[in-house]
Amino acid sequence: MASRALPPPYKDIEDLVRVERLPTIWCPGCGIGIVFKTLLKAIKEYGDDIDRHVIVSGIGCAGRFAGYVRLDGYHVLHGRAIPFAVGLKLSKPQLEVTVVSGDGDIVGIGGNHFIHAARRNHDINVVLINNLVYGMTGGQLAPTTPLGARTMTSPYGNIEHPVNIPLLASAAGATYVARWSVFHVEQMKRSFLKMFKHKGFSVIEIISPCVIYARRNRMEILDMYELLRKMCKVKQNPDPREGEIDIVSGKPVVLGEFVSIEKPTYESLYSELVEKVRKNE
Ligand SMILES: Cc1ncc(C[n+]2csc(CCOP(=O)(O)OP(=O)(O)O)c2C)c(N)n1
Repeated sequence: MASRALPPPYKDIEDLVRVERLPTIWCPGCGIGIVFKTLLKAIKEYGDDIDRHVIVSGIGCAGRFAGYVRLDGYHVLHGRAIPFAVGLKLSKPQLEVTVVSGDGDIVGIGGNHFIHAARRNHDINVVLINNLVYGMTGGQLAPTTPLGARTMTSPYGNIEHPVNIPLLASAAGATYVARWSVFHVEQMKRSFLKMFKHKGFSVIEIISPCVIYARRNRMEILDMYELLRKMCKVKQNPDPREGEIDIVSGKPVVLGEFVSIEKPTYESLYSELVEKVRKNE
């Protein structure tokens, strides 16, 4: 039977959860719930007007995020969460707009939007939950799937080089780029607080274990947690070039804050331009 209340550890965020929609679609053992709780805690802790926060998600397991949050939430077309969020921010700059979606949604089908929103330094936040696969549709190869990993569409092992998300984000122009795993909830929460404060395009990648990925790679979900726990290495200001994920051949997964810089946002340049044009009229 559907559970309509959250267990005691979640009481502190219950007012921000649409409990009537529980249980979630997420598999037991999925890491998305950890990101969910951590982001809602950060929103509360940030301490501004909670109604300023808006969540936008695309399609996928991670894409269900917006539907479970008791805030203004938008569940939009596959790959189009970023352009939707940009539109919201441009029309209502007072909002704190956060995209939460999967790796397939954001850097697969939505990859072009990701690059150009970063290039323009739009003042929006992107929380990219990377489970290394297209989870919702049964575990097909994603652009983030590690070399050699098995998926539904690469049963003999992936021969495509994966996207290095911190490198892509920083090369495209993102001004805050961090990566954590679901084991790093304190660092994740601190990064979410920084991202709310930061003026510009923020990208936080969260490495999250997936039951489907684990199964295709002949692991139990707990084995995948154990694997990530062993392989994740926190570094001080790592270089984005160190962001490649190569877990099949046993290379460490580098976590940390890759980029944190100031640069004028599209929104600030746009409002200056509007002002200038008005004065000249
Ligand atoms: C236009 C379109 N193409 C394909 C699909 C099928 N589809 C649904 S979810 C998904 C993959 C989502 O992957 P990801 O963003 O990594 O999210 P996850 O489910 O792994 O959290 C795909 C390809 C769709 N719904 N719409």
